[in-house]
Amino acid sequence: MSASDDCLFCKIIAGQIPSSKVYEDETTYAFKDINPKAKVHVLIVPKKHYANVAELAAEDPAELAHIVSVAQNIADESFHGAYRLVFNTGLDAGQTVFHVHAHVLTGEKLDE
Ligand code: DGP
Repeated sequence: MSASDDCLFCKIIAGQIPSSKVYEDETTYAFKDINPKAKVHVLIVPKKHYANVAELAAEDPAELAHIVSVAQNIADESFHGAYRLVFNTGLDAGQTVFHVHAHVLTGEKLDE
């Protein structure tokens, strides 16, 4: 079974489940979080399936750096380049979808 058979975000990337697209290129997809925790709350994912950020960093560090630059661009357009970037990693840290995703929180002043 390939990752996309049972992975929610693989299905979103493939267009099998609708999402509100913010950005897309050859390797990367960004879409609005269904349950926003800030005025602008975007999820950025690599199109290739990795379970978490540690796996992505080990196997494709250039894609991880690219995700950071996509986050920066979203924040530049939304809130003068200020943003919070979160990778929940592991069940006990609140990761619920095991396809690595960066949460970009921006668009307003964030609580400390
Ligand atoms: P995490 O808890 O770090 O694994 O974050 C998963 C996020 O994914 C959570 O903030 C809600 C979001 N999410 C879950 N299902 C969907 C969906 O079907 N569509 C969208 N746009 N976001 C989703």
